[in-house]
Amino acid sequence: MSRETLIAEAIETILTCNQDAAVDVAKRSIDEGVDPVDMLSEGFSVGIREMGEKFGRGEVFLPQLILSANTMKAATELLNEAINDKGSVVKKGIMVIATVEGDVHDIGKGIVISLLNTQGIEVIDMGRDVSVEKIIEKALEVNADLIGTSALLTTTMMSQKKLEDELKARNIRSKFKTMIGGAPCTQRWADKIGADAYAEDAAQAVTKALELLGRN
Ligand code: B12
Repeated sequence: MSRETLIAEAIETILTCNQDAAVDVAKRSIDEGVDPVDMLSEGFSVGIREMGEKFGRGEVFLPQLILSANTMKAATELLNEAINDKGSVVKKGIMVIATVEGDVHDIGKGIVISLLNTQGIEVIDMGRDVSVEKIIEKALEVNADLIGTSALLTTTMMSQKKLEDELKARNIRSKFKTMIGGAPCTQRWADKIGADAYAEDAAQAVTKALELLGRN
């Protein structure tokens, strides 16, 4: 089966909230040797964003969005494992990552983590709905090089600014490099709040993280 057909099927499984079919197409793509990153970025992610647009236009409702998010999660777990199998062993740095307080969106963060792992960046995932205080505590505890925050809501993006402000207030801003991501974030937002980097997708997150670690 061609790569294009598998990618088109992946999009369709998200739009139809068909979890069994999503897992099946993810497995087949792995068997066929299609790059799992492509399956995620050109396939499943395209489907979930389209669902988000339909939700925004009132064409689908929250229960359907939840169903397609669950479908996406099931496929993502499999593909993330396949990405991790390609992991490198040389450790280049430690990153603490979290979805900010009040925000439960974590699918994209999961993809970012898998890709960072393949590049030798040890990622400590604090999960979702995590306060700035807890993120800072963890970063200090593990002596992190990088702090990454994900925000998918325009309301929760403010926590990314809060993190910058709090690091400055505690006089520890220079201890860490900060990276931000999530659909509403932009380079402009990163510049405005003083984050060290913004990445629009997982591949760019890897490039920027390596740059910040001085590895590129
Ligand atoms: C799936 C989804 C959900 C799922 C989340 C499931 C989960 N476990 O994640 C569920 C159904 C639970 C959900 C709930 C809600 N959602 Co929602 N959701 C989405 C949807 C459709 C897709 C998000 C997603 O997974 N995208 C796919 C991934 C791969 O992309 P990504 O997240 O952008 O991640 C990539 C990059 O951004 C980047 N990245 C991400 N994080 C990071 C971090 C770092 C450090 C870096 C460097 C890079 C990076 O790399 C990733 C991989 O390439 C979006 C639509 C959209 N366009 O984003 C709406 C959306 C974000 N949701 C929205 C809303 C309104 C809600 C609810 C408030 C709905 C409600 N009425 O209850 C709740 C909020 C709950 C909460 N408190 O958080 C709105 C937000 C609008 C706004 N202006 O703020 C959106 C935009 C939909 C819309 N068009 O209205 N949602």
